[in-house]
Amino acid sequence: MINRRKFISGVGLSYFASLLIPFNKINASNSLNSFFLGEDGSKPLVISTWKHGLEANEVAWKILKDNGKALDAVEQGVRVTEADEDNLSVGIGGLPDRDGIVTLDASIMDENGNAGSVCFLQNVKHPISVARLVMEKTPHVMLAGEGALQFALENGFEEENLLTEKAKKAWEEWKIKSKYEPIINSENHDTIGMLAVDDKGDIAGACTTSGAAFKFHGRVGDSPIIGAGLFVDNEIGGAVATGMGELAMKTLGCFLVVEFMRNGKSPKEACKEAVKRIAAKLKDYKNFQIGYLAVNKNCETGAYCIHKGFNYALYQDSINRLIDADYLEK
Ligand code: SD4
Repeated sequence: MINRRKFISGVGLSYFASLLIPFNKINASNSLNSFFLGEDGSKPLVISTWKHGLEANEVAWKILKDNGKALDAVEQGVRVTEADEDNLSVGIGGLPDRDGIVTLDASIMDENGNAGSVCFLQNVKHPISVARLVMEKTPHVMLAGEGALQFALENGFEEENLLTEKAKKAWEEWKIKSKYEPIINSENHDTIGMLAVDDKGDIAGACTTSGAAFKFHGRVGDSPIIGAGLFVDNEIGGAVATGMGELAMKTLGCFLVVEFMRNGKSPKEACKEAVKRIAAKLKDYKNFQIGYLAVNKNCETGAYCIHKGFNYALYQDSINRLIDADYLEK
C-alpha cells in the first residue's frame, strides 16, 4: 500500500529514527514510517473539500481499501453529500437560484482522461452519476438543462423535488432583500470536490454542487467545467475547486494547478500559484473565496485558498482527518 520508493527510504529513515526518537514521542496511530515521512506517499487515498468530506471519504475509502477503482470511489463518495438533505449546497437540499429553482452542476474524470459533466440539471438528486453516464455512454463531455434531464430519465433516474423546506425557507428570507448578486464568502459555499488514488495508483476526481446560492436563473459555475472546477491527468495528478466559481472559470484554475504540478510544483505550491494567478488577474478577488485542492502521482496532497476558512478531509494511512488550508490573505 505504501509507495515503493518512499517505503524503501522510509525503512532506512525509520531505523535511524528509532535510534533517535523516544517511543512515547511517536503518535500511536502512526507508524514510524509515516511519522518520518509525513502523511504523503501512501496509497490508496481520498481527499475532499470541506468538513462534509469526512463522511463522503468514509464511503470512498471502503471502496479503495478493497482494491476498488478511484472512479467508483469518487462517484460513491460524493453521492453521500448529494443525498444529505441538510447540506445546503450539494444535491437535494441545495439552495435554489433567485427564482426558487434548484439547479445542479457536476463533473467527473477518470484515469484515462475521460470526462463527463452535467450543468443546469433539475430534479435529479445525483448529478454525479448522470455525469458519469454522459462520460461512459455518450460521445460527449457535457449535457445541459433539459437535455441532461432527458438523458437522465432515459437512463433510469427518477425526477424528484429537490427544494427542501429548509432551503425554501432560506430562499424566502433571502427574497425579502432580494439582492440579485450572489455574495459568496467562505461561509456559504460548500461544493464537494473529491480526488482519489486507488491501489493501482490511478487517479480520478468528482465535483458536485448546487452552485452559488440565489444565483441568476441559468447561471452555471465552475464545477461542471472541465479544467475550471475539476481536472485530472493520470500521469501528473488532479485538482478540484470550491468557492466563487467565476474566479476559477476565468483562470481555468484546476487545469492550471495540474500544469503547475507537471512543472514540478508540489500540490500545495501548485494550488498557491493558481490562487496567486487569480490575485494577479482579477481585481475584485478579495471579495470572494476560492479553495483549490490537489493530489499528485506520488500521493502527496495539498490545498490553498484566498481567505482563511477553507478546510478539507484527507483519508490516508487508514486515518480520516480534517485539515485547514493555508491562505493568501493573511
Ligand atoms: C460554484 N464553485 O458554482 C461553485 C460553488 C461552490 O460550494 O463551491 N459551492 O461557483
